[in-house]
Amino acid sequence: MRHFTSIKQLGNIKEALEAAKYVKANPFADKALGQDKTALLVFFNNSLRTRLSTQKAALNLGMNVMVLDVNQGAWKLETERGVVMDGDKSEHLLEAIPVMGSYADVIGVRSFAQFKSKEDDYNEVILNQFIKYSGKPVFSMEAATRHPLQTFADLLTIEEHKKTARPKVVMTWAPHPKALPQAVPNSFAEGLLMTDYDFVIANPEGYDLAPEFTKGARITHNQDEALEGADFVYAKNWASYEHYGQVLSKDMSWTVTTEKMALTNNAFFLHCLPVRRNMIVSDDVIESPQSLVIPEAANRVVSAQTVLKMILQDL
Ligand code: AN0
Ligand code: CP
Repeated sequence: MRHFTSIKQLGNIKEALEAAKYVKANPFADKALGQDKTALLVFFNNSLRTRLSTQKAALNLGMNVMVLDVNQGAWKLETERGVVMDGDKSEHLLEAIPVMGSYADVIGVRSFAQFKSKEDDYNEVILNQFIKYSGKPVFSMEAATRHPLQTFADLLTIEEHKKTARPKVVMTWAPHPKALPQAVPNSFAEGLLMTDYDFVIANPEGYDLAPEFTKGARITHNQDEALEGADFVYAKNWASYEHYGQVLSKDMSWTVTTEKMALTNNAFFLHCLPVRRNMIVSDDVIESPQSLVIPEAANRVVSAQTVLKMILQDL
């Protein structure tokens, strides 16, 4: 049984990208693979792209799909063991998960970092309970520390647009009003470090990501210096890891503007979306011909379908 919680589980990234290109060119070639198989997509958090693209991917593979929004219409779930359940939570995850497992052949889970406990978030407590108690293959649709389907789509988008074998890819922090998880940047760093691209991370002081995800990457606190000669600019906000979950800065001088893009090698702009305009990126940049945010989002169908196909082949 094959789970998918990290881009590293794809093994050889070049082969995985070739598999993705095949799926993109032949979206209905594996329609028989998913026949009479049911995917259950469980959302603890909001989603537009993941919700739609993963459903589309499953449908392309001939699967049936069920979607559960845990916080809208399902019973409120207790996640801690040993709690006297006399509050507003009617059901425990320890019953809910095997029940869900009994209805599905494959389970996707979206469960963001909650910023209550760094240890619980970084131990992926919710996702791992699905793996332990559902009895079914589980794939991440963004968990506390990683968003591998996003990373896979990001890598495919870079692969499709790169003009040199070893492009310079800069992931830059950018300001945002709320505390956002580190899952997307952690996962992007993990994925980029599987390639031989020139990878640089730029973030303000206090925003260094967990070393387990960035070991081997160049990290700078000077955004302008990082952007120099970049072929791809990947913008993302995240809350502090060191001062866990805190917003230490809303420094608008980190917003990706036309002036910032002028420092690059006519770079392409990437963002996983949803994005706050004129916080993360200016209207001009996201609307420019160099912006790849729409093809990047479209590639989420391809990444999900490639991963679901692998899981189905291993059932
Ligand atoms: C989420 C995040 O930053 O992790 C999801 C991104 C795909 N973004 C927001 O909550 C705005
Ligand atoms: N990029 C992404 O995962 O978007 P959603 O949060 O809308 O699913």
